[in-house]
Amino acid sequence: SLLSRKGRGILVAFEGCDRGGKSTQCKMLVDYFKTTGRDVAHFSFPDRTTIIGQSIDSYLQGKSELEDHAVHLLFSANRWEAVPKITQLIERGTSVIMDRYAFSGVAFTAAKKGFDVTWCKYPDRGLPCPDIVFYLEIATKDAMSRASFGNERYEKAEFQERVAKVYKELKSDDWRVVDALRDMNEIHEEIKSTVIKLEDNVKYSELKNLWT
Ligand code: Z5A
Ligand code: MG
Repeated sequence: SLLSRKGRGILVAFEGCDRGGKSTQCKMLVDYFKTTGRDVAHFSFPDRTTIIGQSIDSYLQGKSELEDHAVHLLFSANRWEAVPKITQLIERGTSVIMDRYAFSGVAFTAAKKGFDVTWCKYPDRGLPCPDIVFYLEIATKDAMSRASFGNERYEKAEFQERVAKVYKELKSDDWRVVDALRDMNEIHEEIKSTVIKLEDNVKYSELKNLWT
C-alpha cells in the first residue's frame, strides 16, 4: 500500500511540558510546509472535538471528574480514533504534524501517584511512530511566567516537574531536545532544517509502530 512515486509523508510530533511553545512551533512548521508547496495536515491531542475529546476537555477544565486510569485510556482512545486518518494521509504523501502525542499521555499519567511507565505505555503501543519528536525544553519557572499558565487541571508547578522527569525517561534517539527559551524564529529555523534533512531519508521507508 505504501507509496506513491512521491513517497510517504513525514510524521512529526511536538512534546514537552506546558507553555514550551509547542503549538506556536507546530503552526510555524505547518505554515512552512504550506508555503513551500508540501502537502501537510495538523493534528492536536487531545482532539477536543470528538465525543471522547469532549469528556477529556471537560475533565481538563475541572468541570467533571474521571478516575485516573479511565482518563488515561480516554486520552489513548482519542489518539487511536485518529489513526485511520493519519495513516491514510501519510501513505498518500501528506506530512502530519502533531501537537502532543502518546508521550504526553505517558508523562502526565505516570506523574500521578501509583502509576508506572510500563502500564502507561501499553494502550498506545502500536500507534504510528513519529519519524521525529521535537521536545521543547523549558524550566517550570520560565513556563509559569508565560501567558495564562495555571488555568487547567495539570498546570501546577510541582506536577509539571514530575511530568518533566517522566519525559526524560521516554527520550529516545528519534528525539531532538530544543531549548525553548530562545526566540521563536530561531527555534523554528532549527526545527525546519532538521525536518528538511530527515525528509529524504524517510520518504521511501515504512512508518514504524510505537513501542513495539
Ligand atoms: N494531556 C494528557 O494528560 N494526556 C495526553 O495524552 C495528552 C495531553 C495528549 C492539554 O494540553 C493537557 O492535556 C496538557 C497535557 C494533557 N496539560 N497540561 N498541563 P494542551 O496541549 O491543550 O495544552 P495547552 O493549553 O495548549 O498548553 P501547552 O500546549 O502546554 O502550551 P504550548 O503549546 O507548549 O505553548 P504555546 O501555546 O505555543 O505558547 C505558550 C505562550 O508562550 C504563548 O503566549 C506564546 O505566544 C508564548 N511563546 C511561545 N514560544 C515562545 C518563545 N520562543 N518565546 C517567548 N514566548 C513564547
Ligand atoms: Mg499547546
